[in-house]
Amino acid sequence: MKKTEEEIKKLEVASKIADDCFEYICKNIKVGMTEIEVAQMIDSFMIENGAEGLSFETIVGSGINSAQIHSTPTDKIIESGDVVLLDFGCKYQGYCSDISRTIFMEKMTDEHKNIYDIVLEAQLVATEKISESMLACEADNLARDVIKNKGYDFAHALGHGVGTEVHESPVISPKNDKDVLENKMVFTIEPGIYLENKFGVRIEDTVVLENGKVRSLNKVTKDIIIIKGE
Ligand SMILES: [Mn+2]
Repeated sequence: MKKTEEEIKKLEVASKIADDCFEYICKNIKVGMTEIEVAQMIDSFMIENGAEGLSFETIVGSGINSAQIHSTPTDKIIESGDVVLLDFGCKYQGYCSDISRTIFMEKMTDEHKNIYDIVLEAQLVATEKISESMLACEADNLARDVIKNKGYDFAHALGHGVGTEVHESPVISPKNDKDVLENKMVFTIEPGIYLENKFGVRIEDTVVLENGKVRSLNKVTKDIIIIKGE
């Protein structure tokens, strides 16, 4: 589960390609495109910018499709007012990246903002407080408690190890009271809230434990992004 310095460097490059891809998508996504078109833009950008392949099939969920934890891109047209959940990653010299961001097309409602703020707080609290020697379930609870205290929950683990496989040990889940987090482990922190038939928000970084604390390999903004119309 622990990575060497050389492995961490490759994971950093893979994460940087994903970060740059997110910025590119924010500049180029438009109302009227389909989810599949956006997924193709993501995939092409990463391949053209040094990736040798994808970590997994890119997720682009818009509108009610964002409420599914793992949606497959469809020919649904992205509309003004849609929430768009993006989850993607690439492989660089065999090592995977994995990032999720959620953006808003042209406008956002108070409910969108409320949910986004809760998920972001959970992500930031976990990033700040996860430390060496913690049990995986304790790490999960840091984020889950923030979300539960606001009256919500999420039906997946907070995170998973990342390396040559996009899903490795340790699983950062409420049930994992076996694995202890150690320096040089690389894993994701990805809380979410999914409101059935409405929308979902997930914010995910891939991080490394170093000197007892979390350092994020993804550096691209987690601030609210509202994509401007024409
Ligand atoms: Mn993930």
